This record gives sequence, structure tokens and C-alpha cells, in this order.
Amino acid sequence: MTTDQPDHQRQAHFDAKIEADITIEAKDWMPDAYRQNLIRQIGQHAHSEVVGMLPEANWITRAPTLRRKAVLLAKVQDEAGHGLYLYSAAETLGCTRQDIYQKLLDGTMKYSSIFNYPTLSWADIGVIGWLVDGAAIVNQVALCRASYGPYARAMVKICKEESFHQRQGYEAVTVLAKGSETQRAMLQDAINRFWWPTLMMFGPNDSDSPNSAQSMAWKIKRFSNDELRQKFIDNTVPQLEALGMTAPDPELAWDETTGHYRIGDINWDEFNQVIKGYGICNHERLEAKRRAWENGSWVREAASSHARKMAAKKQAA
Ligand code: BYC
Repeated sequence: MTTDQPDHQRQAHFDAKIEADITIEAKDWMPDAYRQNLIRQIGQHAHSEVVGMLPEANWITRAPTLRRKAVLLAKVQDEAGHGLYLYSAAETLGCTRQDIYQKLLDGTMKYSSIFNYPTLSWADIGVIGWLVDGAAIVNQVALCRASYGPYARAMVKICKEESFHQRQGYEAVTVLAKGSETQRAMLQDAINRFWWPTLMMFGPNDSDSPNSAQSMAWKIKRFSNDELRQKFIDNTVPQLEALGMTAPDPELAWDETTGHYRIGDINWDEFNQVIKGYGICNHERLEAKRRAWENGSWVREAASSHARKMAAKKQAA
């Protein structure tokens, strides 16, 4: 492929690579819409990781044992690392980290709806690990085969860590499920509050998902939102039953004919309100991130001044 080829030839070459499952790399030609769609999705994904640190960090000082505290600290730190891999992957597409981060802060880029719900009890932390990380894995395992190489490779490492996160969450909820009546009630309450928002993480129903068809044709998404949601439900209901807990859905039932669990209606009005910025914690989450950005300005200034000094020293030598 030479750079002086006309666009229709480059497009044909790109299409052939997608068709043959050959990853697209940062320096390869790609249609601008593919690039912009990836910046949107990877940027949103990166923002989700770093905003997702907040609800869990809320419990670090109140973890019930030293072991739980150490695990939670490590998990929250992992999420920061995931954000960094993803911001780096987004940068390979030509955007700057500062630009997309600014768009998070001014509310013009999204982050996952799930992090706009509060963490009211210790059980919420177990449930986030079990359900939220569990949902994230189902979505992210599929993204390990995304057509854009830097995104797919970031996902492989992230999935390994998410799998540990999910297991520690399930272990934590298992302890509560075997505990006192108060602990079981606390767990059930956490499940009741997080069940539906977790199902919403997969995005709108396929018929209302404007980006899916093109993203699937480009093999960024390998499965539709509804397919992944169903996979998560089928994986999770047996775990819920093993815990002796219930979902807040009277219509949840095994369907012999389809071989899948059936669920009741998702409240899409709630989802739409949350992604428009009107969820319970949207304001609080963005305020926390804006404050951190402002409080960290001296670190950025010191780092860039040091970099300038080093560059000047190198030039003078
Ligand atoms: N929340 O056409 P659609 C984690 C938006 S963090 C907010 O189906 P797409 C963790 C969507 O962006 C990992 N917005 O979109 C961290 C679009 O709006 P725009 C979180 C959502 O992109 C810390 C519009 O709705 N995982 O695990 O084809 C602690 C229409 O949707 C949501 C990811 O970020 C939502 N839930 O498919 C613990 C996964 N759903 O952008 C855990 C990466 C949809 O056109 N992202 N929207 O304005 C994806 O896989 C895809 O972007 C989605 C949506 C499946 C989420």
C-alpha cells in the first residue's frame, strides 16, 4: 500500500483486511468515520474506567477487614491502569488525551451509566465486582477481537484483571450470602439496586442502537448489545440462585424453547435520563473529576517544566 493511492483503492484494501480479520494498525489508512467511531468508543471506555474508580474508592476507608481493604485498593488501582491503556489506545488514532479528557469534564463525552449510581453499603462493593465487572468482562472479551489492533490488545490485559475483579466480588458476596440475616438483607438490597443498571450497561436494545450496525460491519463490535446482555443474564442467574438471592424481576424465568432466561422490560427512560446527565450521581462524579483535575494542575505544570528543562539541557549539550 503506497500513500499516493486514490481513496477508493485504500478503502478497498481496508475492506479486504476487515473481511479477512486482519487487524487495522495505527499507521494503516482507515476511513475517517471508522477513526472517529473508535475515538468515541475507546474514549468513552477510558472515561468509564477512571470514573468507575469513584464509587468503589468511596469504601476503601470503610472496608471491613485489612484483606478486603488491600484487595479493594488493588482493584481501584487496576481501574486507573485500564484507563491509561485505553487513553493510550485512543491517542494512537490521532486525538490527544487532554482533548478527550476535557470532553469528559465538560460533559460532551459519555462514560458508563452504571457509575452514576451510589454505593450505599459494603455489599454494593461485592456486587459491583460480581455484577458490574462480570458484565464488563462479557462485553470486553468480545472486544479482544475488535478489528483495531491497539484496542484489542489493551482489552486482553484488561480482561485478565477484570476476571480477578469478578472473582473477588463473587467471593465477597458469597461470604455475605452465608452470613447473618442482616448481611443477607444488605446483599439482597444491593442486588435489587444494581441488577437493572447492570443490564443497562450493555447499551440500548439493538433496534435503538444507532452505532451497532456500522460498528459490527467494521468488526469493532463482534456481538450486538442484546446478544451480550443475554449472555450475561444466562451466566449470572445460576450464580444468583447459588447464592440463594433473587433478582428484582418477577418476569425472570428460564425459557425452555429458546434455551435462555427471559427478563421483564428494562426501564429505558431511566437509562436515557442517566446518559443525558440526570442520574443520581452524574453531578457528583463529574465534580469529583473536575476537582481532581484542578488540584492536579501543579503536578502537570511541574512535570512539563521539568520536561522543558531536560529538553533545553539536551539541546545545549
Ligand atoms: N452508558 O449505539 P449504541 C468497568 C451510549 S468500565 C453510557 O449502542 P455503542 C469498571 C453510546 O455511547 C468498562 N452511555 O453505542 C470500571 C451511544 O452514545 P454516543 C465499561 C451508553 O457504542 C471501574 C448511545 O448510547 N465498559 O468495567 O455501539 C470499576 C447509543 O448506544 C451506554 C465499556 O465502556 C452506557 N451503558 O455501544 C468497575 C465498554 N450504552 O456515544 C468496572 C465499551 C450506550 O453515540 N463500550 N451508551 O453519544 C462499548 O462496548 C459500547 O460503547 C457499548 C455501546 C456497548 C457500551
